[in-house]
Amino acid sequence: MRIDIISVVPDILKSPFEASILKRAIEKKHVEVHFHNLRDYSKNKYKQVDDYQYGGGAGMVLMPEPIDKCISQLKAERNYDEIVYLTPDGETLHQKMANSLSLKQNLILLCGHYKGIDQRVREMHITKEISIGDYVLSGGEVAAIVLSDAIIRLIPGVLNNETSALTDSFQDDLLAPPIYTRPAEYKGKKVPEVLMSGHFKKIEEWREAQALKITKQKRPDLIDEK
Ligand code: 6GU
Repeated sequence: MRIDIISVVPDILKSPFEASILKRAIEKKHVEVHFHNLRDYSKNKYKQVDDYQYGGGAGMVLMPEPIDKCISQLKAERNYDEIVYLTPDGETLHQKMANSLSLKQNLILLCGHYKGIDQRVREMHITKEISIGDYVLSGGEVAAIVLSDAIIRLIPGVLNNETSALTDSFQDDLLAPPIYTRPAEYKGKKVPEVLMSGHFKKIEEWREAQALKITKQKRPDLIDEK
């Protein structure tokens, strides 16, 4: 997979890809992540990328030209499966969306900033609009990191034990069951007996029952939706 991330502040995007699972995914060549600074596509001598909005109102708008130039240049180099605009008025990110995006070859992630981007460039290039929740961030950069992380960890081979993504919370619309590691007793609190029984089928049944119980308690909406 290849992900191209376009932003006015690409520097804040980089460090999450330089540690842990995302770093290893890049080293093992499961994914390439390229960063593009919108200012590099400004033809203005001050590298201007934003301007006042027509009709008045608070907040600056990202100008169409630098975005169009950057995306057009990328599109001329390869075919993109989706051109995603990260925006609070997009569709709220959920696990199924991450699952489906993890199967794509080439993605562009465009980070909004200030009030957002000019509507015309949105209509011209954007194929999918994603929000990461009902609250407002100062820019789409953090959302692009969240989306990239959710996608990249699902690419086959990225996680050591490939079944581990399948047992995540949300993969079957259930939250994950409780997990334990050594010691078997900690400050008087014991690990549930069944987990140490070695009885695989009973362990699975216990985990399913726990997942259902926890989901009913914490997120009944996930069950009601079905
Ligand atoms: Cl994608 N962008 C911004 N600016 N705020 C958000 C968001 C995105 N998703 C939730 N809040």
